[in-house]
Amino acid sequence: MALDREQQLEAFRRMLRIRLFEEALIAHNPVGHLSIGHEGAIVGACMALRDDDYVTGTHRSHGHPIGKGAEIGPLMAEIFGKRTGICKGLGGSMHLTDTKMGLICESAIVGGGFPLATGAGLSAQVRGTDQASLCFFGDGATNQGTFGESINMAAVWKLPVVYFCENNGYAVTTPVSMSHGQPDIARRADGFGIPGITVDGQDVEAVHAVTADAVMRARRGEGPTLIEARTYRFDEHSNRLAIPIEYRSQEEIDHYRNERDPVALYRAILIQRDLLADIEAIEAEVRETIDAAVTFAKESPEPETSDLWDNMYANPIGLDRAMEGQS
Ligand SMILES: Cc1ncc(C[n+]2csc(CCOP(=O)(O)OP(=O)(O)O)c2C)c(N)n1
Repeated sequence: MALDREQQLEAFRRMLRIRLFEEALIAHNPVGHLSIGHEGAIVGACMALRDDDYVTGTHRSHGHPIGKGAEIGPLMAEIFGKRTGICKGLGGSMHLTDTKMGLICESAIVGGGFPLATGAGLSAQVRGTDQASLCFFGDGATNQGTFGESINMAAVWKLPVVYFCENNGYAVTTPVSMSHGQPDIARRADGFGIPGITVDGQDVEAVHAVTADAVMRARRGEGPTLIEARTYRFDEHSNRLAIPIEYRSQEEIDHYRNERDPVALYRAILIQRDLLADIEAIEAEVRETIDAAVTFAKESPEPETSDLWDNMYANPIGLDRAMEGQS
């Protein structure tokens, strides 16, 4: 199922939003794990989903809500720790949630999204809807126990889940080749009797095509698919983190930045399709959106101390009383 003209432009808009959102974060210096370089994989996957489909994400967390179509201002405010943030400033970069857009959560726990996405798939199946659930995770997460436990259950019960690996080649500094008995991650699907597909994560349309097939398979009740999108993280493991060892070469980084940049590659393709005027309009619009989001975030108030107990399931220790007079 190919993207039509409007969807192609929307895909470009979302990829550019991720890129400029994170460049703004770099400029303003908060801590966080950046998705720059992963935009083709994230947006290609999200463009295959409906608003009511579920997504779980990871510590590399800003691209998923933007790819799924969440509002930009409250996302920026959340990362700035402000009360107008998408989680009222209490979640921060690694815990973005937007249930209106089906975004169950980002998880700071590597491998933490597998059971949650699987549970969301089970919920859709039990309720008899045709919703799908898509689980983003990194290559490092495939060595967590939750990977095998969740995929096996989804395979046995034919749950409508798409397990989507953003394989950027490294878990912090450890290359896939040094940490995986089977470094061809898509082949792990064989062990669960489900399809395993490898795709070029820098090619947004290729990612969309394979994810759309997997989502349709999920909606038809045929069970889960494992997709491995080969991508690359352009920046360090997280913003402002200095790693004192050379675990990847400058030549490799330059190759991806200069020749495998998913945003630049897709821009060139859309220009070949005669869409330059639309592209330029989107670029101006996205710049404005991001500038407005930064202003909104900066001018928003900090959370109050009293917000701490507003969002608890229970408060058995009387925390509000214990903290009285401390704000
Ligand atoms: C259970 C758990 N173990 C360790 C960590 C520390 N940690 C944070 S990110 C990360 C690497 C994850 O690598 P990968 O899954 O490939 O994702 P990437 O960072 O490459 O996007 C580790 C080990 C953690 N957050 N959770």
